[in-house]
Amino acid sequence: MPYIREIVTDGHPTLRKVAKKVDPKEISDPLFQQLIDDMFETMYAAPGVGLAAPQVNVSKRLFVMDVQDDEHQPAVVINPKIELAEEEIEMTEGCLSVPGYVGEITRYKHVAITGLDRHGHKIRLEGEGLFAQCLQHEIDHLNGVLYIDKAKNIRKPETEEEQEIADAAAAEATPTSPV
Ligand code: GNR
Ligand code: NI
Repeated sequence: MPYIREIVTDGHPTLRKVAKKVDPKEISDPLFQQLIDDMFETMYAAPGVGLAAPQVNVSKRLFVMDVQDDEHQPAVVINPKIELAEEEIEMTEGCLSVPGYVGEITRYKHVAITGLDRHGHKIRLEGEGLFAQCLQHEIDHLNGVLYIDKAKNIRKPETEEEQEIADAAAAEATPTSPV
C-alpha cells in the first residue's frame, strides 16, 4: 500500500544534491515501484501539482506530476531530459519544500522533455503554462536547485491566488503581464 512520505524543506542537504541517474534495471524493483506510488500519494496529500524524489529525501532522478487539466494525465518521469524550451516568461511560483512563500521567476513558456515511464518505456511530454512551469521546477529539484535561487520578490502571499500557489495547491499560475 502506498503511504505519505515526509516532504523535506529548504535547509535539508538532499535538496541541494545533484540527484543520481536511475539505472533502468532498477525500475522494475518493487521498492522503486513503491517509491513512485508513495510519491503520488504524497503529492496528492500535500496537495501539489508535482513532486521530485529529493523532496522525499531520495536523491534519484525522477518526479511525479499531475497538473489536473484536460490535456495532461498524471505522469512519472525518470531521468528527464529537456528537448525543447521556447519563449521566456515571468511566472509566479511556489514550492512544497519552501512552504508559505511565492516569488516571480523566469521560465520557458513551452517545453518538451523525454524520459522513462514506470515501465521503463521512453516517453515524451510537451506543453505550456503551468505544465511547462512544473516540468522545469521538478527538473531543477533534480539538480539541487530551488526556485528561490532564481526568483525575485520572494514574499508571503498577498492574494488568495498567491496563497494557493504558496500552499502549492493546484492553482493555475498566472503569467505576470509585462505591460
Ligand atoms: O504544487 C506545486 N505548485 C506549483 C505552482 C507553481 C509553480 C510550481 C509549482 S510546483 C509545486 C509542487 C512542488 O514543490 N514541486 O516540486
Ligand atoms: Ni518544489
